[in-house]
Amino acid sequence: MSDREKFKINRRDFLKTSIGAGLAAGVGLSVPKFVKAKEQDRLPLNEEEAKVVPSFCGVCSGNCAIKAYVKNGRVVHLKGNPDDLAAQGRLCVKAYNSIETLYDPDRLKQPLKRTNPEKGIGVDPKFVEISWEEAIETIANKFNEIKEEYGGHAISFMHRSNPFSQRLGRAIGTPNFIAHQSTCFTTQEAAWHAMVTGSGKPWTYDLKNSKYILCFGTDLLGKAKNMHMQHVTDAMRKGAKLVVLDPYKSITAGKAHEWIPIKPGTDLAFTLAMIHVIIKEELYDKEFVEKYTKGFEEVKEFSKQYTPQWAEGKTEVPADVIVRIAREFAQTPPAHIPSHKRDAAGPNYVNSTKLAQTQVILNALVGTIDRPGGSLLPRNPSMPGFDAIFPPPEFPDMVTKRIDGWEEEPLMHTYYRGNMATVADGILNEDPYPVKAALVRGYNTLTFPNAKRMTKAFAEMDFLVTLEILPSELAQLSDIVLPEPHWLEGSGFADRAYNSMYPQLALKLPVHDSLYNTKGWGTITMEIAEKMGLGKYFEGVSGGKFNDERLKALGTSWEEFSKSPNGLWGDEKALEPRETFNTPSGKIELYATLFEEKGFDPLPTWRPKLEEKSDKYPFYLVINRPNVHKMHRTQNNPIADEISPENYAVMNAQVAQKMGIKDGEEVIVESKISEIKLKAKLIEGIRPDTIMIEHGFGRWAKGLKVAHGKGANDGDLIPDFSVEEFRKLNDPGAGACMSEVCLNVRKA
Ligand SMILES: Nc1nc2c(c(=O)[nH]1)N[C@H]1C(S)=C(S)[C@@H](COP(=O)(O)OP(=O)(O)OC[C@H]3O[C@@H](n4cnc5c(=O)[nH]c(N)nc54)[C@H](O)[C@@H]3O)O[C@H]1N2
Ligand SMILES: Nc1nc2c(c(=O)[nH]1)N[C@H]1C(S)=C(S)[C@@H](COP(=O)(O)OP(=O)(O)OC[C@H]3O[C@@H](n4cnc5c(=O)[nH]c(N)nc54)[C@H](O)[C@@H]3O)O[C@H]1N2
Ligand code: SF4
Ligand SMILES: [Mo]
Repeated sequence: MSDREKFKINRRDFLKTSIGAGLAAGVGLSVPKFVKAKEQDRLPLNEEEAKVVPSFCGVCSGNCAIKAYVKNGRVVHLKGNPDDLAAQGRLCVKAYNSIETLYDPDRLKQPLKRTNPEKGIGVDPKFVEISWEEAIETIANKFNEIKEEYGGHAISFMHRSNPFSQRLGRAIGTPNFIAHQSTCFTTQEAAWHAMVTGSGKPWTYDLKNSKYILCFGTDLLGKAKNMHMQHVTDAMRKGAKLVVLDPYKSITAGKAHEWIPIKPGTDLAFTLAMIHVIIKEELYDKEFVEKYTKGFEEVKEFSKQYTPQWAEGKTEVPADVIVRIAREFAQTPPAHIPSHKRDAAGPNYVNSTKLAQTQVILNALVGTIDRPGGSLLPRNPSMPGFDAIFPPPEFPDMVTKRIDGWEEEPLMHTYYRGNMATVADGILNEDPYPVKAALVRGYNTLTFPNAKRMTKAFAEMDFLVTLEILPSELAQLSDIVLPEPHWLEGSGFADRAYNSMYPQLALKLPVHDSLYNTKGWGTITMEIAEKMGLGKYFEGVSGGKFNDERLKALGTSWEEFSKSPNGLWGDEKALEPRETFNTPSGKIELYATLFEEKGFDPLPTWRPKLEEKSDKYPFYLVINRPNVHKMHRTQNNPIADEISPENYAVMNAQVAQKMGIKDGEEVIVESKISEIKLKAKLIEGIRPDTIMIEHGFGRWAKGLKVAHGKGANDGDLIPDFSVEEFRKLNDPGAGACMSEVCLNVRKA
């Protein structure tokens, strides 16, 4: 049996794995009884019994390749594509339960127009169904009115990067494109940009070849990110040691050889002391450091002050443990510190970018940057961009100041990102100018830090357009809601960045005909442009041509690729380790000269947490995600809901007992900005001073019949910032500081 076959797991086993892992982490989950019953209808299935359509999973950016089984016009089963080099023919639970979202009766079916001018939480928008013609015309007229009266910058675009929509925004003349990454991974991005890549962080880890995996929160097993999980489990089967620092016993911590419950927001002290030990004891990879890095002498001098004894005071981890981990890490090659997104080096703390800097330094000291067992830099095929394929006419002049202050970010402003932590303040104070309208796609109002304040900002806008597949909270605040197809109804291809040494392209063909009167994002954008009188910006443009031209640059075409027998393009190649890096010196810059040039500290100097616990707020907040859910995408999914229906205030059992709080009892969790009500979940696996809350719940939109009214939104507790306050954080990674907040808990 090949390795691939040996480790292949079917859907039922996978669900069991996910549930088992949840229990191991101390979060009690009920076993979904009806999943088994439903499987009777779906399985066994082979390629003769059903039509097989290639697709890739659209739940997260992993885009794992799929074979979709269609029987009598219904999608009956999704399987991992066995030829997929990234996901190795396996899918995670979030992909499997997507069929239930495709057929969700609550899905948006037709464009909607608000008839109730009053807006707010719980206010009925009194939607009426309208035609696409009326919807597009209403949007175009209103956008033109606002543009005339207040300027193009009064219209904001909130969505992930998309060339069609960005062109419409530039044609309207707005600099206000707001995306979410400063809540997700800009801190790691900044450190890797300055020190290694000149552009972004690596997403591919060769962890299956690691011998020692050290995670600062990185929950590679718990997030069910398919490829990460496979890499870590493969490595562990081959004898690798897994060590996890996390204030909460996450799923990965629960499976680790060693779990270290570090004080939240202090990991930088731990890594600084590791650097101290490794350099002092000369345990580093001298050849790699000599040949591929610059700034070692500066780091050596700088690290002398950060002794393990000093770090013990900050982290509450004994000095001898720090010393032992440092030695193990340096003496068990190849060793690596992976950092995905919202772990300790993600945008949770004021020191997160600095922690990411130390992680680059440590990985360089043990020689696992773009080397087997470490993080691998992107090797994606290069394809022409939208502007190269469809050169645009000249765009109008526009103001450069933005509503979120992103243009002031010395390094990060070069990325299509934006600041979700400052946008509410800008809109509500009309600073530097009024923003009257927004077009939002694939974001919810519950996504923003201080979500209630952002909800107010959305409610006060003159005109809000939302592109959605479900009647979300943001849809409830909108003037026009436009329904998009579910990803199983769409087509296209993905150039996957995650976890494949040489990314294969994956093909997506419509698995199901359009169930409802929906339109895709590109089409919607071009129709709005046409009606606004901006049609010249899209002359000759089409989604089909865009795909075709990009594929032609790689030596294939849409015509050819769409007939591909396995829906994949590209082969595995041997790793050719990089000899130079994209920094000013061409070396890995341990001393970040780019940060220095931009006015930041080039070395990861320790500074205190923004907020320390106090008598009034005696707990720290850490955030997690349930492995069966993808934030706001899956709460209305009946399978995911049965396994994980709500979130809890997860707290230390002994502390709760002392406070007279029982398991399952309702508590009020309060921060300096607001409070939420949750049931308490008492576990042993969490620090006494920490509360863990899962993100994605607290859905107040009544149209979500499964999800409505369950749990609460952690984002109601998280403070937002003014642009001025944010600049004072002086963070090259512009992280939103999602966990720099302390909490109080009392009985409800
Ligand atoms: N199933 C599932 N998978 C997902 C998602 C999902 O919604 N569901 N979302 C995707 C997305 S968008 C993202 S960004 C990623 C996020 O995935 P990860 O990057 O793994 O981040 P989190 O889920 O927030 O988990 C981070 C862990 O860090 C711990 N932590 C918090 N503060 C500290 C600290 O100060 N020190 C240390 N050492 N640990 C700390 C938390 O307790 C938590 O266990 O997951 C992706 N994958
Ligand atoms: N409080 C708090 N806030 C957070 C986080 C946290 O942990 N806590 N995490 C942050 C992170 S890491 C991230 S990545 C962001 C993610 O923030 P979001 O992107 O807002 O989260 P999602 O839940 O993935 O998706 C949002 C919406 O997209 C809709 N959707 C799904 N498919 C489609 C589609 O095909 N078309 C359209 N138009 N809409 C679709 C879903 O129905 C859902 O309502 O949130 C950030 N905000
Ligand atoms: S990791 Fe899971 S949710 Fe993400 S694309 Fe792959 S199967 Fe889908
Ligand atoms: Mo994220």
